[in-house]
Amino acid sequence: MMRLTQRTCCLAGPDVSQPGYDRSGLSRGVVHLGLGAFHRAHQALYTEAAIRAGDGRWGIVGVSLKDPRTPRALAAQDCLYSVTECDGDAPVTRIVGAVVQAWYAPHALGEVIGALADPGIAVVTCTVTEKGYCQHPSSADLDTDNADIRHDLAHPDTPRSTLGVLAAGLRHRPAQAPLSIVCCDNMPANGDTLRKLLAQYAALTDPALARRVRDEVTFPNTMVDRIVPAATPASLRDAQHRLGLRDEAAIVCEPFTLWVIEDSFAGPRPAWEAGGALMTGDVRPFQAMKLRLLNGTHSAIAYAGQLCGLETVADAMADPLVGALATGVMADLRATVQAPPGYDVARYSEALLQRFRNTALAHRTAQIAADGTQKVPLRWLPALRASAGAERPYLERALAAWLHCLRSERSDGGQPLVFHDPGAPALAARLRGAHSDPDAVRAALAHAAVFGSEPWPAQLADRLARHLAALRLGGAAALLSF
Ligand code: CS2
Repeated sequence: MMRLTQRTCCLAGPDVSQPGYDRSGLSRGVVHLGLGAFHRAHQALYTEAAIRAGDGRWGIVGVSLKDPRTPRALAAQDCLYSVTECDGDAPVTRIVGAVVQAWYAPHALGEVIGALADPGIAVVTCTVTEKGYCQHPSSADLDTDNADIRHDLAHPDTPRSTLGVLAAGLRHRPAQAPLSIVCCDNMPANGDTLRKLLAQYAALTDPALARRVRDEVTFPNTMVDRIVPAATPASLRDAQHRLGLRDEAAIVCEPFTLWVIEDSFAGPRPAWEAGGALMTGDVRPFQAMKLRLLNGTHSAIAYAGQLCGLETVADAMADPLVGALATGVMADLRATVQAPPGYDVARYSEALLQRFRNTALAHRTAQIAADGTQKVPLRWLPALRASAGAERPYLERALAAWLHCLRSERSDGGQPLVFHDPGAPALAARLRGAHSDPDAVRAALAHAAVFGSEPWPAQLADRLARHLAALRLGGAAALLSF
């Protein structure tokens, strides 16, 4: 089958929408770091809407820092790819034209740094995952022991990390060219956090650059929301079928999308409102709501789902025990969330449970279970802290399920469970070194890199120990039978 390219895209079926503008007239306006599926199905579509509305300044230079596969696939397709939105009704497929360059940073470092230094680029967006910012888990400051940071401090002109690449670009950028760096990862105060870490990194080599980062570059906080599973062979086959063309970068995602952005830009930016983005003065309540309700419930579904051998979020939602846990965790978390002004949190959470039931998406529980030591402290622990010992029955069971996964490394059916999470071995070793369930809970809660250094209420520890015992003796069924 023919490959999707600029020349062949017109051969796609009549129900596939085309970019609909002259791509040869686009200039480069945005650099994006972290060219995974999420960016391409989220921010890139808002930029596509701004371009379609008539502003051709915003072609995206996409950069992958760690994985060559997407840049390779896009480069063979003139950077075109398709996005199919699906939730059981008729799927809607479009071809996206906003990405104009796709680079794998280790192979194109000079070009990447050159693009970041180019005054024509006014906006940088990033989706590099929580751990991509090299934040020390306990201190929340820059982790100067991180191998990539150590490398970049020693070799600032050939950086590997997000912070190193940004700093190298800024060093070459004319001082008067305004820049806004927009963090789009699932962290509270994501823009403020990136500013702090980049300034700390810069301060170690170049105090003038650190001042620029603090005083001149802006870092709008954002809340991003769309469920975009990693592609699977089956999703690529479906896309090929719909397009009538081979698309190695095809994405299947849900129809829902939301982007709330703090309105603090240093210079021009794409009119993302054309794609429905909400500009606001304060993103924090939106971030807390989304991180807890969506991501928090997602993580609960992921660990309980993994224990029960349930491969996707939709399978887990259809399971009576795990489905009930998801509803309960959502309610527990909702009790700790303040509604963003004028926003209907009840509607958002009801819609979320529906979104999780979307059987058209193969959203793997193993994918969400990755990097728990980065995610749990943002998604669950603030709600448990805010509860000050008051019982959150479902959320606490979810936490026990995660600890049990780390301790046993087996599902209830005996399948090996290995989550990709560089921070997990240290916590798992504490759990496995304990002689009893209460001891295991004590050892885990004392792991400051995940649980912080403030003591946790004794009642919470007791309940967690009981849950671990239930899991050890009777698996998820024992844990979740109330
Ligand atoms: C998920 C998120 O993988 C995960 O941890 O919880 O990627 C989630 O799908 C998105 O944040 C939805 O907006």
